Amino acid sequence: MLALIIHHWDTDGITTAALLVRALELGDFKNMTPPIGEFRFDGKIWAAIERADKLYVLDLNLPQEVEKVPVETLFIDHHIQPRIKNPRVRQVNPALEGKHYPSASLVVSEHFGIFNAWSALGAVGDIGEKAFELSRVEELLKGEGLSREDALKLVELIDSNYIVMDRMAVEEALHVLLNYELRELLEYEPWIRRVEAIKEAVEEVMSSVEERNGFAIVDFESPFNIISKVARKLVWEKGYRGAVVVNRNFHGKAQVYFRVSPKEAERISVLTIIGKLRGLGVNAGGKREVIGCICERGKLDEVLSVIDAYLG
Ligand SMILES: [Mn+2]
Repeated sequence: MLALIIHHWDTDGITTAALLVRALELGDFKNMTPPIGEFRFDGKIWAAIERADKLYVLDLNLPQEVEKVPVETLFIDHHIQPRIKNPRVRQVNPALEGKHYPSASLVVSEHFGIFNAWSALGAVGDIGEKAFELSRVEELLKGEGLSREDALKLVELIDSNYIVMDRMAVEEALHVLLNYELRELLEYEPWIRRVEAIKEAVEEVMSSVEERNGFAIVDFESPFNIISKVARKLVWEKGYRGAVVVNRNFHGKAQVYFRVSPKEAERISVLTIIGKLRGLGVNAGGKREVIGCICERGKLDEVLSVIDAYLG
């Protein structure tokens, strides 16, 4: 009987998996995460599914993949998604009833009636400090002697594994969580080293920012997925009207991130820009104040000239 768990690469996905393992007392299981940053099952995952007797898909908004699984599956999530028609799949998602949950960790906790600090960490991972407004989150952390700062630090440590794009480290993180107390993990060396490497990379990028018309422009090369972190720092902490952050070589592709301040978002239509970028045939998406785009390096100049026109 092989149980296979496929989970999101972030803190919510990993804590949700840990809660499931404890709830079902799974002794023998295998866990995997999709290729980081790609919302799909790759060949490696499909091959593992072939061998599995029971599948668990956690905190992954991949209804199109779950529809195709040939094995009995429990699909636990909190993202808005369609009802699964595949009869082998049991879908547990309060969003289907219009209920909003801040994290999959709280969904799995409620489903199995198992609540601990992992349940709280998943929420802190997904919605940040807003999670502390939930009394349950506060209580669960307190119950294990963890402060808000500890919780934020733990999320930073756990998330460092995917920010450095290390898929194996993400998969290993579940076992680390299962084998150590959270208090101990505040001192867990491999994760601390990753957080430090990320900090160094971000600081180096921050030291080469140029300014134009109140907008920050920065251009670098890094294998780490740090563009959104850098853009947030520039707009939220440094107070720029907006930030154009370019990673010219992210695993062979170019990554562009454009964040504007809430005030500028009234003037600059992010959705229009996304439309124009898609018109270039590149992968672009975003929300009111942010645009993320990944493209072939040869397309970068075209992408930047679209954004350039909005900087005045
Ligand atoms: Mn989540």
